Amino acid sequence: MKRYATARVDHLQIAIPAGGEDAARAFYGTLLALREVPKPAELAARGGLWFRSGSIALHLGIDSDFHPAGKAHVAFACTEYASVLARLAAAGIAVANDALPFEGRAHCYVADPFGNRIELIDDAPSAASEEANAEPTIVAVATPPGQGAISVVRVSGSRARSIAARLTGAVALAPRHATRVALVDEAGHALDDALALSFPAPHSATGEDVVEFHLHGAPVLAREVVRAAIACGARQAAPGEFTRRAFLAGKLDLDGVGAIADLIAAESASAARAALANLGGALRARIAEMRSRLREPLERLAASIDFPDEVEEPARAPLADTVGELEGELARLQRDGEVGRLLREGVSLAIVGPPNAGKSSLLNTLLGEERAIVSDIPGTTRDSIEERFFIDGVAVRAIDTAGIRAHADKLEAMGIERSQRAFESARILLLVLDASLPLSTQGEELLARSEGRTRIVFFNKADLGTSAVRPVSGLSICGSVRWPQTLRELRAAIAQAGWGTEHPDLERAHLAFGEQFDAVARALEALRSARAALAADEALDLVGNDLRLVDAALAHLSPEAASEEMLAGIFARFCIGK
Ligand SMILES: Nc1nc2c(ncn2[C@@H]2O[C@H](COP(=O)(O)OP(=O)(O)OP(=O)(O)O)[C@@H](O)[C@H]2O)c(=O)[nH]1
Ligand SMILES: [Mg+2]
Repeated sequence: MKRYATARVDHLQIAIPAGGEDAARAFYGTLLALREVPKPAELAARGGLWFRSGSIALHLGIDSDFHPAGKAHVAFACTEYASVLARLAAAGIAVANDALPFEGRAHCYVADPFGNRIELIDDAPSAASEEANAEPTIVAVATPPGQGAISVVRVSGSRARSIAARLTGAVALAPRHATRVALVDEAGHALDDALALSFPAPHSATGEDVVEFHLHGAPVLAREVVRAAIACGARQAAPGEFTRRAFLAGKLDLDGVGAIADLIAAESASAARAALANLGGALRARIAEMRSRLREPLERLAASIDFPDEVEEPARAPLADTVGELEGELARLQRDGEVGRLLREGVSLAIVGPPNAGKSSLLNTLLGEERAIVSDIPGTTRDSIEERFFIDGVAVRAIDTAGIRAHADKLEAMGIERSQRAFESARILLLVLDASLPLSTQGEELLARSEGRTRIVFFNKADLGTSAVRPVSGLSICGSVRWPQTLRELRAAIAQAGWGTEHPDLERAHLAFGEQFDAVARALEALRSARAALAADEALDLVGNDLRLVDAALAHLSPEAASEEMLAGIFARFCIGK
């Protein structure tokens, strides 16, 4: 790593006249609140004082031929600028304020008791960022691990700008502009020739002061910059912490947060598109629209109960219409949510059947690669193999299992046990049977056991004969894994069993979290009860109660209502730096 030949200020020296120690102590020590440190014994005899405060090392040296420095001066950055000025004023020291801010910060000039010029600069964190952030400043690498063209390190929090000042050698960063900087670590050692971007609060992704460093793409560099920022007072960000702060600052709603998590985790292009739809706040807009339709009837109902003589009850027919419409929309939201869930999580497909039926051959055909071992020895597959492939942009997690039969050795029996588990838990069963031979007892048994489940019965090896083929309930296919037509039919059947004929509409708003599904289910239940009350001509205040429940459930979908655990669960899905 490059080092500058001369890189860091070690200390500052200001001259004072002989015998000036006490006056200097009162000014520098008491008023400016610099901490005095003892001079080394061998130098103490010469008189003068030493101070140390933060990164400041100030030496006051006795000059027997003293002349005050009127132009040359030291500028101190004061984190408690206002109280320093107040102390100076109380001590009767004249403060010359400069109306022109210095890099956006207030500053002034004072003279020490000997006439030396001293500049003071306001280094207090900006009020906006202080308010938005009582939390520690965080830092993390924002780009994926590994070698890349650039890596980005992000710092967020009230100290982001002062940390940037330390790491850039106090280069002024114009807000939202890329500035080329020579990055140094906390000790002044050169790190990288980088770009720095400053986003002052509140106009940043997190609502706090944010500084980004765009470095050359070596992982070690990014780690070094993070380490240096931590040495300057930041702390390593937890997973999702940037997004969490953005959410708490109102920069993102909960759909947006979930959408980002999905987007990061999206394995297929269609899942990414679905995530983007919600990032635009599509869900929030739909919920707000539904609640606005409830507002008028709810107000009228309340008024008619409170002032029965003045306000008429709302008419029942339009009320029933509204209830019906909302029911329809929420049911659709629920369905779309299921599709979204499908896109995120994929569907599980267990390939089961008697030994030697061609299960592993089928997995390989579906994957388009020789993943599982295929042989004509029954009991080839011992352990379950899980692989994923995509149909219509939906991830299908296919599990090839050991052939199920009664008489098996110990190892095979363990494999068969796993097959049984996959059989129980998969969403879709793909039962593979050998079409060319009479159906075995195991085949009969599996056919009977899978009855009533979402299943596809595949009579394989039709190229060798079809003696086992017979009508079965549900989806069934007769063919061979060696025929392209059979593969097409199988893929269509998986889509049919997995998500039906309704093609996933990815751009529609959808529910993303379990809590949202629960809230919609509660709203639907209350709507059904309202519809029943209206149909039975019951008192309208009962309907009003139901509608208030609907409204409360919908309100639960808003970010304000999100519980702490719900948030924790969501943000834990992120990786560090997001
Ligand atoms: N002719 C023909 N042979 C097939 C077909 N499908 C699979 N085979 C053969 O049948 C034998 C068994 O295939 P596998 O895919 O290993 O069968 P499996 O169901 O995984 O068997 P186990 O792992 O032992 O349970 C292999 O020799 C395959 O080449 C087919 O459609 N036609
Ligand atoms: Mg096999």
